[in-house]
Amino acid sequence: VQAEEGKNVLTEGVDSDSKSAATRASQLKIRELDWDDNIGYFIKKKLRIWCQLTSGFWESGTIQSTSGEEALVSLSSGNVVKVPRGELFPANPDILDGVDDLIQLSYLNEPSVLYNLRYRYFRDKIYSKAGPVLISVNPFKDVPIYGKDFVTAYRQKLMDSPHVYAIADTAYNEMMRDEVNQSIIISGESGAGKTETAKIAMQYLTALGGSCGIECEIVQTNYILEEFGNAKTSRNDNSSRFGKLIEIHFSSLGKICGAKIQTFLLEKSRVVQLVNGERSYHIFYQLCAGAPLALKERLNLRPASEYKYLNQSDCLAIHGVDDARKFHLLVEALDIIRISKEDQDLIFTMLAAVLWLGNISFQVIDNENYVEVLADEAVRNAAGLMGCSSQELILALSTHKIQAGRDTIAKGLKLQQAIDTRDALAKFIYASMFDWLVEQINKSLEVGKRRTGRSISILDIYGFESFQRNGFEQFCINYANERLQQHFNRHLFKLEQEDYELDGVDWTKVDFEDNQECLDIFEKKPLGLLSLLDEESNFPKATDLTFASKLKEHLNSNSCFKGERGGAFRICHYAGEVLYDTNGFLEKNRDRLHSDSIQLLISCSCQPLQLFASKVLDQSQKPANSSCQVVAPGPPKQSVGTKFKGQLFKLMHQLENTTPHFIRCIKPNSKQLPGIYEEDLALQQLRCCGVLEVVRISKSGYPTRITHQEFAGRYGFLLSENNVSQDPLSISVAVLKQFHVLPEMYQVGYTKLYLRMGQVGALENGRNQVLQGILGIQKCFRGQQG
Ligand code: AD9
Ligand code: MG
Repeated sequence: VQAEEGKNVLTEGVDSDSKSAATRASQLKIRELDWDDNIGYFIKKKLRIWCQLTSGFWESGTIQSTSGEEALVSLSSGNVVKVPRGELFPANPDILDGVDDLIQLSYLNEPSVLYNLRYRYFRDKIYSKAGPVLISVNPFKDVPIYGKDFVTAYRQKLMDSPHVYAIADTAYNEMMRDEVNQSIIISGESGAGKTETAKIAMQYLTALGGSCGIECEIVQTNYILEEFGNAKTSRNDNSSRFGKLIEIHFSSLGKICGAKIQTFLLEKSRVVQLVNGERSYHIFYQLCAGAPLALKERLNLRPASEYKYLNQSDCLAIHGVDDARKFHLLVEALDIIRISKEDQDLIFTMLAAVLWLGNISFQVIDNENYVEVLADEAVRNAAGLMGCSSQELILALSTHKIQAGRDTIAKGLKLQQAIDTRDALAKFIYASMFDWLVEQINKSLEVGKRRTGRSISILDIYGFESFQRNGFEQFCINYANERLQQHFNRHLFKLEQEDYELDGVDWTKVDFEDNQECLDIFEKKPLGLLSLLDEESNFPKATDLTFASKLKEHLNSNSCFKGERGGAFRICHYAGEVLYDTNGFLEKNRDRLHSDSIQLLISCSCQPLQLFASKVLDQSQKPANSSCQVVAPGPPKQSVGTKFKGQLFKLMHQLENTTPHFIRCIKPNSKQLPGIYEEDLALQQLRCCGVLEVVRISKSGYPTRITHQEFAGRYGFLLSENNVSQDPLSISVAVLKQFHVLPEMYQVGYTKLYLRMGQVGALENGRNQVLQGILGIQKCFRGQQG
């Protein structure tokens, strides 16, 4: 992932218009130097370098001297330190401080990239480009760069600095011009600003729509989904706990005419289990705080602090957020997108049922830990809201029916089994309700007669995650990111390929790395991670540990996999190695709802609950892999992993039919505060989101591209013999021959020359020598005249 430092990574075409010839000349010179051979040059000219200190941080300075592998560096702080040469990186000249596009930097090493982003961040320039990718650094404060005037400025091309608006504008224009669907793919870690960025992109697109019809509805759906699918976590007060793709459709006049939302992998466990300091989904607290009296009475609602699912984490409020007010806004939003009052009522009823389920407790009745349900108000309220009798609910939560010959007998449950049954039911109701809500929203936003080629999809999905402990969730998230990274690589490759092909260059000589091997380890059948996980999940006696040893048995020879002691294993992802702990994998992958619970729901008078349960039944009767799009989660025969894989395949298929635009969000600090830039945190994200990879990809072909004219103009005068031919192409080829540039080091396109890394260096040296000679003669001449 790391960019090779000190090498040319520029695409000549990118910056040639924006820089003066003089700047370009000096850039060319610096960028073509080979760092290791040219430390001497940096010493002589006292050029800035970056020096990595033992603390891991970089500081700028100048090299005083070198001796063997060590260098004496005078730091900008005034200190002088001795460091290994390997810890030094060339810095860019001041003139390049804060360039809009990282690709304009002469040196694309990590400290230079970090410095450039930091430089911009402290000047509220939160957006930058890395070639085709937009980088967004979360300001954690309002920056006055949005709104009507800015939309107009970007629309009319009065502004061209990097911005989400510029990306949305390009997508819109390409869609209108080519009638090709577009996508804006936003990634980054939790709290980096993905959801805000997605909203900003939508703000731009909806502003183009003019009047506030469907545009307003789309904005409201964002709001609704956030209240049901976002929660306060330790990383973000408004963290999306699901992935989202919103597909916005346009009419032939370029106005929004409809939209469709798809969601991915809602974090269900949050409904029943919270980490200290975090909250469950916003909607629960809003309902408890803001429901009107009549509704409160009907649902027997109490304050959030009285519900176990909510009070277990000692965190009930978010600083600066008024949950009651938010409830009113939510109801308004539901009204705007025409969710009927009856349906709203059903939603609130199910939410209250979940809360009351959480308050149901069990009493151990013997020394084997078998339990009875405490028949208290929690049971009565939950049953009442679900539309079943207390007795039915009690039975479903404390016994499982099993088949004994021809008879069905009820077997009691032990404490943990009963708790798991109750929690599985609560999770199922919430997740099904979430999917149902998305379905209702989609009905409301439905596009009449849809035409392909006129849509922009915005993907807001969790970025790569690597924590100290990584479980099943990280496993799925990182798998998704591996897929997206492949999409990203292939797209960049395609862009390059198109450029080469258009210019008649043989692109088969360009190598690009792919992460197919890592994807294979997830997807291969029957011996990939997901297949092995399913196999173990279906095997009654299997445990997380037997799963881990199965992985080791079958995958240890794969270079992307390393079995570790106990239940752990490592995967070498494109963004780095991640250590996974298999603890909980099988249960989370199965995510089953016991058939007694399904039967209970079928018998409930609350209509949606019946519907959710019957969907599960329908699905379990189909072959396991044919029904990945059924809405109800946790069907007995389709695992979470397999369902997610199906969703991802569908997503990738959709994205492959679009022209993608990539936005990488960076979180500058973990405090969620403005004005703090933690370098190590930013660097880790730059590595994970592949910003340096973009550079590597653009370097792996022929990174220097110069038009024949430009090349001939710059170097033609170096030809030793007068070239009879005056056409730029012949002059260029003659220059290359004279400087012994090997044929495999360049290609000649119709309009440009394509050179491998470092090839312009020799030419530049020759040019400088000649120029210095000429300058010397001129000085001498003037001297004589004087
Ligand atoms: V998560 O993966 O859903 O946990 P996101 O979506 O990446 O995360 P989010 O968009 O929710 O992060 O941003 C976090 C917070 O950063 C927001 O609540 C804002 O307070 C803040 N933020 C993000 N982007 C901007 C911005 N462009 N301007 C101002 C911003 N504040
Ligand atoms: Mg988010």
